[in-house]
Amino acid sequence: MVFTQWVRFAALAIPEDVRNALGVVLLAFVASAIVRVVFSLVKTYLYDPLSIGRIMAKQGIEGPPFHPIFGTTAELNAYVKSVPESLPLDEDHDSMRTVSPHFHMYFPKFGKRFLYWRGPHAKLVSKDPGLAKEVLLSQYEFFQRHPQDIKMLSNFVGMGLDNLTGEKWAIERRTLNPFFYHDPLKGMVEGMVKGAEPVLKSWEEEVARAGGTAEFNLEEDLHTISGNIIAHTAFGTDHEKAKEIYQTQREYVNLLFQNLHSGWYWIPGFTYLPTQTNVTMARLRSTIDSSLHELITERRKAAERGDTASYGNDLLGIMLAAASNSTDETATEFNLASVFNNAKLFFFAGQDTVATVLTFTLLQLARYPEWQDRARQEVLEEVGETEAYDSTTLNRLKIVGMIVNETMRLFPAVISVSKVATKDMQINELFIPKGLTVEIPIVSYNQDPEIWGDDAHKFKPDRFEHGVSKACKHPRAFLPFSMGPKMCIGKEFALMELKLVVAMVLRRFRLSVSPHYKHHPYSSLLTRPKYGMKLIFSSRQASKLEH
Ligand code: HEM
Ligand SMILES: *[C@@H]1O[C@H](CO)[C@@H](O)[C@H](O)[C@H]1NC(C)=O
Ligand SMILES: *[C@@H]1O[C@H](CO)[C@@H](O)[C@H](O)[C@H]1NC(C)=O
Ligand SMILES: *[C@@H]1O[C@H](CO)[C@@H](O)[C@H](O)[C@H]1NC(C)=O
Ligand SMILES: CC(=O)N[C@H]1CO[C@H](CO)[C@@H](O)[C@@H]1O
Repeated sequence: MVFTQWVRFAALAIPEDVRNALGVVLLAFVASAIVRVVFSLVKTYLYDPLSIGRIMAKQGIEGPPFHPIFGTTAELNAYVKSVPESLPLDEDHDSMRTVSPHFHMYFPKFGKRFLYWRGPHAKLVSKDPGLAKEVLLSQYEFFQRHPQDIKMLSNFVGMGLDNLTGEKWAIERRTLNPFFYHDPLKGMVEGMVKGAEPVLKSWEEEVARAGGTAEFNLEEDLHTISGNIIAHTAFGTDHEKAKEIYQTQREYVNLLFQNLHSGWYWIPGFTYLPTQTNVTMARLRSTIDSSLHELITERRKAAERGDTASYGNDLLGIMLAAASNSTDETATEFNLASVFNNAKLFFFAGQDTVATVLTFTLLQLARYPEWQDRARQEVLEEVGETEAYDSTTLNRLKIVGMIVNETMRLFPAVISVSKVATKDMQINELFIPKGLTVEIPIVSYNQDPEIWGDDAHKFKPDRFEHGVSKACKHPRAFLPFSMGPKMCIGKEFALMELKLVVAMVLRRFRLSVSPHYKHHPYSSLLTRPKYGMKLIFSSRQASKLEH
């Protein structure tokens, strides 16, 4: 009150012409701020997309027309609506039809490459795996994740490894790498079994209660398995607390999916409005952050008080040790914030991905009984009836590995990776302007007859019998984990986990497809069955008795 009186008083003390002049200055200031905002909106949403479109058109690259703000979203959504709910479960797997409508629609229409629009972002897609090699390998320093993607993901994924570039990324990757290979990985089988066992046990009980055969809607349970496995391997003794955190994170991801699917997401400023979803998301996010913070702080304090001998030999322990290493430069770069961000990232990167691949692998086993039998026989031979799993026996599960790879080929968890050019570049005959996103169409390579032969749409695990390089005509066309320095750090971890869980399932159950299953794979961030994964499990004990 007093303050505003003073202002009024001071204003009256200023001569009128000076006051007018001040008013004009103020007005000019506000006007220029508005002009700047409008200018930057016009640049982002109109000028930049149009000029990139022109540059690409000059090089003969066509695509669907650009619509301000929404890009190609409306056209794609209309197509998605036109696809029937339930697709036939026949021999041919043309999953692109529903998983990546943009590849399905635009490759036939525009040829081997095209330009389309996600909101205002121009995306170049090419069938040529040679371009992927340049973007992900040879020139990877100049291609980064789009800031918009980072912003969307950083809210819950944390901005660990995945958002970093240059030296900082290299330090984090060096620090984390050892955990994901060789000896540490061997030690994780036990934690993986512990993570999976409770859900398998609950299935067994359910099947027994139902008299030997029961139908399951598996998707949620498989997420629980992969989440528990991360909780046990990465957070060791703290796995119970870690489980609560990832359950909250899953709720958050589901809301995010809903948001992304409504075109509203792309309206500038929309994500800042306090809508109901937004408010819930903010609440979930703060729960995740505070629980994780508590978990990390307690672990750190216990070790520093001397209650425990070390920070622990799980991933969290290794990260904390690196963060408190005062003897080298790593500690200053790999600090507690890195621990926090990477812990969130692992939950996201390591849980949904594996669950998704498991979901479709079990579907394929249920659909192809002859492969199910071969895989089970291999498991029984290698693992035996004692169920003593270790990394050596898991490595010997070759047929299971082939089935997993063939499933990832037809239903890759990640349908594409996108990287934006950070400078103007010439790649072979193609000019790539700064700001253009190159989208590597993993799922399209995977189903291209030129790369895999005429049976590209068939489920044929034996194509992987002599390794990936013999399975396809292009040495770098099979990219479920991407490639190059930024490829998935968890690849070996994931392959081991997948083999283990498949083995555990096959030892106990026979699988078949439920008549209630509606086949409709689709993708929002990751590939998922749109109407759940309904399979029938029969106890192997019971079926032995029948025979
Ligand atoms: C079948 C399961 C999985 C699939 C299909 C998958 C796929 C991918 C893909 C495509 C990328 C992007 C690479 C790029 O940007 O070029 C990636 C990155 C990453 N993944 Fe995975 N992933 C899986 C499992 C896991 C697991 C189990 C973990 C960890 C426990 C993990 C941790 C990461 C991390 C940390 C990155 C970022 C690496 C970096 O930027 O240096 N992933 N993954
Ligand atoms: C990503 O990392 C950069 C550089 O470390 C940082 O400036 C930026 O704020 C981060 N982005 C997000 C969304 O956290
Ligand atoms: C700490 O830094 C030293 C020197 O760089 C290194 O040899 C050691 O492995 C580091 N320890 C951890 C736990 O990262
Ligand atoms: C499956 O694919 C991965 C590459 O993603 C490869 O490392 C592995 O050797 C493959 N396994 C088989 C049996 O083909
Ligand atoms: C994703 C998100 O939480 N966005 C916004 C939701 O609304 C609040 C204001 O109520 C913003 O601060 C958030 O950024």
